Amino acid sequence: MLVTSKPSVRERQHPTIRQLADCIESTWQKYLQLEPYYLPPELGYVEGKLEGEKLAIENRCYQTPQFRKLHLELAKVGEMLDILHCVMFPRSEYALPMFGTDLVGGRGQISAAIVDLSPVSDNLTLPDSYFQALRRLPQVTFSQPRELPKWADIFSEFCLFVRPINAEEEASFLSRVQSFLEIHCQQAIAASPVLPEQQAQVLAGQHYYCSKQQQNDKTRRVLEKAFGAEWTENYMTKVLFDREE
Ligand code: BLA
Repeated sequence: MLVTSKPSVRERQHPTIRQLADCIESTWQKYLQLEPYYLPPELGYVEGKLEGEKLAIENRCYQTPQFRKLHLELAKVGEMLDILHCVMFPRSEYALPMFGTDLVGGRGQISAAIVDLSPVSDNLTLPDSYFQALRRLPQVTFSQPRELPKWADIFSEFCLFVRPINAEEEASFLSRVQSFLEIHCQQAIAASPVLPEQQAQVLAGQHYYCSKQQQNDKTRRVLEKAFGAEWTENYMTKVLFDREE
């Protein structure tokens, strides 16, 4: 069912998704010391079939002194569905929030655009330095805000979840993601490590975040239809939202 071949998803993606992928990678390159992070080779590029359409997934991963894993994934289901998924997993030495973004589009229209810097502390609040920086960003309004599903209690008050209705709103979303990323990278490289006895708490916060994200049925359904339940469970728990032990 799975075949490995040359990655080519990015060039065929919705232009906003391609722009966001470029923006994420260039911001990482600007601030962080990127080193390769090796996924199992059979998971770097995968193909399956979803309702007769080909589902292709292309992964890029890095690690840095502050981040255990930077994951950027581009997925394409035939001409129907284009997806960008990105999560930055901090190392347990750093009590940093989780940056996550997901962009889902089909037939020229982006239906879901979400970005957040999500707290992982005990009381689910962001570090004050993040709060102050995010609070100072300009107000943005979108015509079609979307409601978060029940499992999504992990997101911060700065979470943006919308259906952008035109090119202006898509650009505005992109600019918001860029600001979140800039803040996150600047904060991360300035951060001091926590005490060894506090690392378990950081990991517990990340585990909670991942356990909630694994409850996203919309992601699970797309993957299950193309790759089956077992492969999907493994992919969601070992690649998309894995836990550092
Ligand atoms: C929604 N995610 C979705 C949707 C699909 C996917 C099809 C529904 C789109 C819509 O309602 O318009 C599919 N997303 C995928 C797939 C992958 C993916 C297949 O990443 C990977 C291969 N999801 C994340 C991250 C966040 C996230 C990092 O991966 C947030 C930081 C959020 N996606 C998210 C949310 C929804 C969503 C909150 C809406 C879910 C709902 O309305 O029930």
